[in-house]
Amino acid sequence: MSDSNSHFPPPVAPERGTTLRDHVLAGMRAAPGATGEFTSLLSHISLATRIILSRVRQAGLANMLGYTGEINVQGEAVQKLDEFANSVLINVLERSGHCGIIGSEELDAARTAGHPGKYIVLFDPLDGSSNIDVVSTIGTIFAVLRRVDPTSPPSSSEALRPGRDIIAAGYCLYGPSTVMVLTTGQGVNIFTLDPDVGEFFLSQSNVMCPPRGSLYSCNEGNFARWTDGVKNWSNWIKGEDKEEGRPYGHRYVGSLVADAHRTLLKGGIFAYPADSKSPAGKLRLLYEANPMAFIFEQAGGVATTGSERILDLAPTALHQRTPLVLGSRDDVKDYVDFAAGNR
Ligand code: AHM
Repeated sequence: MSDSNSHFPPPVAPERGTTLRDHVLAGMRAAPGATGEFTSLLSHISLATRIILSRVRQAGLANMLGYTGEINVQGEAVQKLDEFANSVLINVLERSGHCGIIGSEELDAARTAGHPGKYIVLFDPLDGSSNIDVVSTIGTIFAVLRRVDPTSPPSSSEALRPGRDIIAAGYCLYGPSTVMVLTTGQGVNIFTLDPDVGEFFLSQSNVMCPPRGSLYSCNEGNFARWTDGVKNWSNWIKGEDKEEGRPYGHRYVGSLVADAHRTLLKGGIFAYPADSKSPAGKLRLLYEANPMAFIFEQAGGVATTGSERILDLAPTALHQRTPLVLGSRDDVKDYVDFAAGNR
């Protein structure tokens, strides 16, 4: 061969694209005074999700299916994978050195680090855990907030901030492929894991939730427990009206990550209203509803309790529950009108 450079390996195919780390770094370079800690924090979260994925993929083989026999703070049976995912996230985040406070669905109270880290991270380590045993889509949901005074000793009450203070949120979906949906407050981007390389690569940028969809997603088994307004909405959305595009199709996985992801991409509405059994709603405000609400608003969608903006709720407890309705702007408006008794 005449080429004098032929002994060098061929360059990495440039078309492979932008990694999650490249993407966050580019945002950091554009932010005056950035220190790299935020980029490092998000890289640690990405690492934790890849470690969780490795165990999710082997669940049946590694005898990780089923229950530990313990009951968590919410009175629910803890599954082995929940426990594993929780400890991975805590270990990785504590080692990062950037987190002053960590709040998780699987912790009794928010945990304070021994050092004054800049950030608060709140997460549901494994959302949709009832789907683990049936090999359906599950995921990790997280929100990142900046501590008001990063030099002060961290206190667990600092986790109780409204969702509008979130600076980054995302979820990682462990499905047929593994995707990380991330917003740092400048639109929503989707990264897909290349399992051979072990990296997330940007696969969809500036994702927008369509203003109206044709699917609705809720646990219809709760119908008898809903208010009249919600029952009327449910009957209306199932009713036949060709001109208005009804009936809507119904989809419900029972994993918030999966139901929200479909709603984000295809439009429509996801609703988990309050009901007579769960008068405060079922889903948790700080690490399920808030991160999803932040993502949907960043994508031009809406997230509400049915009457109030989710991101404006003032939390009083780490495991506070809330009704959650999110999705396409026009579909959520229909729901709000029915719930208020205006239709
Ligand atoms: P989990 O934290 O125990 O996984 O429960 C949260 C899940 C959500 O992912 C999902 O939207 C909802 O609970 C499903 O509830 P239901 O089974 O009542 O329909």
